[in-house]
Formats: sequence, structure tokens, C-alpha cells
Amino acid sequence: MIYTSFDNVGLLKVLTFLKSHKSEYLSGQDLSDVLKISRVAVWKHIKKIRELGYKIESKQKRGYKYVKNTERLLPWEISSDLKTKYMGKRSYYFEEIDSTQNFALQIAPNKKEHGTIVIAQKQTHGKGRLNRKWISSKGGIWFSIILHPKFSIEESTLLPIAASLALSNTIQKILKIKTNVKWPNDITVNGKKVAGMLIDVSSQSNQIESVVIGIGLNYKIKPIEVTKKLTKSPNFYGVETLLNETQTGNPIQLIKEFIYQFEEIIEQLTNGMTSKIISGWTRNSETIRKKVTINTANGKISGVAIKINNDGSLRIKTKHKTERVFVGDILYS
Ligand code: BT5
Repeated sequence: MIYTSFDNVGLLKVLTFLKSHKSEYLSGQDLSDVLKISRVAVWKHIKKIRELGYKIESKQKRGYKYVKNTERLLPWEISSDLKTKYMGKRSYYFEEIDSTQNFALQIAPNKKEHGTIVIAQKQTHGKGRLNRKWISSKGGIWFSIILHPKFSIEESTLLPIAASLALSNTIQKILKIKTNVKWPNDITVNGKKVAGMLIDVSSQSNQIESVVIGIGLNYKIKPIEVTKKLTKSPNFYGVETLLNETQTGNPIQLIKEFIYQFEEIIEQLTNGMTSKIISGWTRNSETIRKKVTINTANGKISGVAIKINNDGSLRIKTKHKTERVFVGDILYS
């Protein structure tokens, strides 16, 4: 099932009316009269609203009362009171999809999708970088953001740094959990991976047409189950979850804050404030000044990680020289 920010009108009419009369019971007849829809339609919408995770109480002869919000990242929940200029105003929510990245890439060329978010509750074929697997069962936050940015291809190489800084700061602010960033695109908690991202850029003659940033965040997953599926993958270094099953949180608030911070950081990138982004990332980093070994397509490189260059690459001092690494996976020495 798919929900968007621009349809589901009838359902939203009922939900908005219930939300705006929080402490009252509203009868099916009242809702039908005020909203000018049939009683059967009211009943169908309320059934659906409950299935979507909202708590609606009902009492015989009195009617329905809104009690509690859903935890699902539904489009209208994300866009309501969102502080951004363009990001997240439009979104698609899938209960199940192969990969949000695949869907986002298909619609990305359309100009109206600038800032659009594609979210899934579950992915059947979640992708990592270099066609690796991303395990995305229910409980995580799996999403892709489409941008038609004003910055150049050179600056786009800094996007994983910018996105992971925004996400790391958001998690610390909203959930008060200490996170670290790990080059090039990971967020860790207790040294294990809690989020990863991947970027697909479409360009023509050095001009960016669209970018799709895919983000996988282990919000409330079972690390043991994910670990079982991953131990054979060569770059695996452990899985962490932000919340365990017994904890409650507010994922809608988390994603709204992220969208806001990400839009701000994209603005900085567009205005050439790369050193601000890099120094913010470095403060959160568990990579810089460490001895590292990196797996690259051309073999392993060992040395001390010195800094992130303006193009997002990592500068490493090996025994004999200083090297720049653009793509790779870090293993700590
Ligand atoms: C990434 O790749 O970390 C990018 C992950 C991006 C996932 C998002 S979800 C929404 C959007 N739609 C998609 O289809 N994808 C994006 P990479 O750095 O290559 O890391 C992949 C590696 O992380 C795998 O080889 C595993 O070792 C490990 N891994 C896979 N699933 C994981 C999980 N849920 N938690 C922690 N580690 C995982």
C-alpha cells in the first residue's frame, strides 16, 4: 500500500477533524454531516486510521475520540508544521517496496520532485553502496531524498559527509544518544553501525540534474537478527539499534528534525561553506587521527587518517607518503 502527501483526502478530512477535537467524542452522524461524506465512508476511514496506528477510542452512543498519534512516518505527519522551505513537503510512504532508492531514481527527473522523500516501512531488496545488501526489515527508517541542487558535481562528493553530520546531530539532539560518524558514510553507536547512506548522482556535461540520497537508519530493529544475515559480508563490523523493542520514541519528530537540519546543511554546501561542514563532521568523527586500514578496489591501505579533503576524500599518511582515498571501507588497525 502506498500513501502520499497529495491524496487520501477523505481519510485526512476525518483524521484532521478528530485531531482538532481531541477531548471530545464525535458521533458518526456528526462527522458525516460536517464533512459531507456518508456514514459508511466515515466508518471505513476510521477503520483505516486505526490500521495506520492511530489510537481512536469509541463508545456506544457517544462516538469516536482521538487519543494518540501514530508512530508511522506518514506523509501528512511529516509535512505538518514542517519548518523547511522545500524538503519533505512532498512524500511517498510504502508499507513495502523493493528499494526506496529505486523508486526515487525513477521519479527523480521530474522537476516537481525536488525535496521529495520516499519512505518505506520495509524493503525487500534494500541496497548498500557497490550493490551490497542493506537489511531493512520493519522497525527501521528507510528513506531516499531527491534533490535538484544548485551546487556542482565537485561539491556533491561532500554529500555523504553533509548528510551523516546532519543525521548524527539530529540523533544526539532528539534522542540524546552519543553517535559518531565514520568515513565515508556511516553513523555508529558503541562502535557499531547504526546508519549508512548512499548517493546516486545523475548529471549531464558536468551539470547535476538530480541527486538521490538513500539513508538507512536502524531505529528500532533487532541487531541479532540483522547480524545473522550479515556475518559473511566482508565489510561488516557490527549492527546497533537506536531503540530497543521496549522503548518508545517519536520517529516523526526525529525525521522532521533531520529534514530541517539537512536542508540547512545543503544551503551551506550551496554557499561554499565546505570547511564548516568538514569541521563539524570531524568533531563527531571516530576516524580522524586514528590508525586505519582501508579496503579499496585496488587493495588495502594502512596509515593514519589525517583529514577529510574538500571533495569528501580521506587523506591518509602511510609509511612512505600521503594518499587520497575516494572510495573504501575502513577497518580499524
Ligand atoms: C550503506 O552501504 O551503508 C548504504 C545503506 C543505504 C540504505 C538505504 S535504506 C533507504 C535507501 N534504499 C535503499 O535500497 N538503500 C538506501 P555500505 O557502506 O556499502 O554498507 C553496506 C554494508 O552494511 C553491508 O555490506 C553490511 O555489511 C552492512 N549492513 C547491511 N545492512 C545493515 C543494517 N541494517 N545495519 C547495519 N549494517 C548493515
